[in-house]
Amino acid sequence: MKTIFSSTQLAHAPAQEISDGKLKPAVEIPGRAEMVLAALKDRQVGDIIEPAEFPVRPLHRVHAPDYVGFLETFWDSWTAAGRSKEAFPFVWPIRSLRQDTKVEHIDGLLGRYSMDAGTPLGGNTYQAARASADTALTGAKMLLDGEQSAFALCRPPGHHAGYDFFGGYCFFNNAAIAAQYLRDYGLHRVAILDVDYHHGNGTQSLFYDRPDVLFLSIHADPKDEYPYFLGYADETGEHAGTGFTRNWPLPLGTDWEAYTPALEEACRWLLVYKPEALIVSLGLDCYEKDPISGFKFVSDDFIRLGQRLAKVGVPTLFVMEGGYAIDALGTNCVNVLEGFAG
Ligand code: SP5
Ligand code: ZN
Repeated sequence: MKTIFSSTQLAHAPAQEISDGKLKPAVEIPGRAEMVLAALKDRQVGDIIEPAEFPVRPLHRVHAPDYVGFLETFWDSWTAAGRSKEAFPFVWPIRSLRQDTKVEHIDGLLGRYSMDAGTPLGGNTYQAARASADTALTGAKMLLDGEQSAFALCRPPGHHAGYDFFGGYCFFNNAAIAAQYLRDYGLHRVAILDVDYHHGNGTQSLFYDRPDVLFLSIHADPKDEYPYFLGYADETGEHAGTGFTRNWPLPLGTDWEAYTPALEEACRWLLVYKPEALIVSLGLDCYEKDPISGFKFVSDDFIRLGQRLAKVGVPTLFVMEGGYAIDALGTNCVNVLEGFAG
């Protein structure tokens, strides 16, 4: 299986993040991609190729143009305001505040276009996020050109980012952009299976009213875990998309054995839906030693995950999402890909 990756994706290198009431060292760091690259080379998974540079158009198919523009110009505005360190939002237009004001202040804009304070924005974030989206788009194009599988080594990740907001370490929704690209260039039915530990709220919200992109997600129960406000079992789509979203929220402490029934059900949905392509939002944060997560996968379970996904028998694009246990990240990621390749 070929991997797509650009070193431009390393340029987003946050120093700190806000979590548990503290400023802590950031966990979504360039070393994640470097660990995966090292494992891919070591285990000779296949060629590692550069993404093509796509125009902004496929991003605008998923994200609001003003949101993309905000990210593009953010650092200039931020530094013009006299700030020099990475940015965190701290105020949001929640219920009772005005939704109809066109804020111009950079602190207002940060709140307008974000969902949390845990996602630092730096001087190279836009370039890196664009490259990450290009990596996913290149993978999508490879499926259209007849590849049976590909691995988009996306970073920064994407599945928490929505139409006009960033959050959860995500800026552009790489998997959603790839899915929409597949739809725009000839496929009729695309499925996204999100196996990141966290619910893929951005992806779900982008396709919630559509039957042409099936969204399936297995994740930690949002009553106990980020993103708290989406990912419950009663969310099954709306309007024309009714029945085309499925969620399997699982308790903290879930191990492979407890995970399997949900995975089997998700695979049955794929069987019924018969997608022309499958996009796997591949988080590796179900791992037992993940520093911010609460599931109990061991490294071999990721082989089993890859093997099970291969049995679905559909052209598959793996799009990397989360996973923060740096030392094991390469092993766990390549385990999925090797399990899939057989
Ligand atoms: C792509 C992805 O996996 N994003 C995850 C975003 C999670 N952000 C919230 C982090 C909260 C960390 N809480 C840690 C509790 C353990 N001490
Ligand atoms: Zn995650």
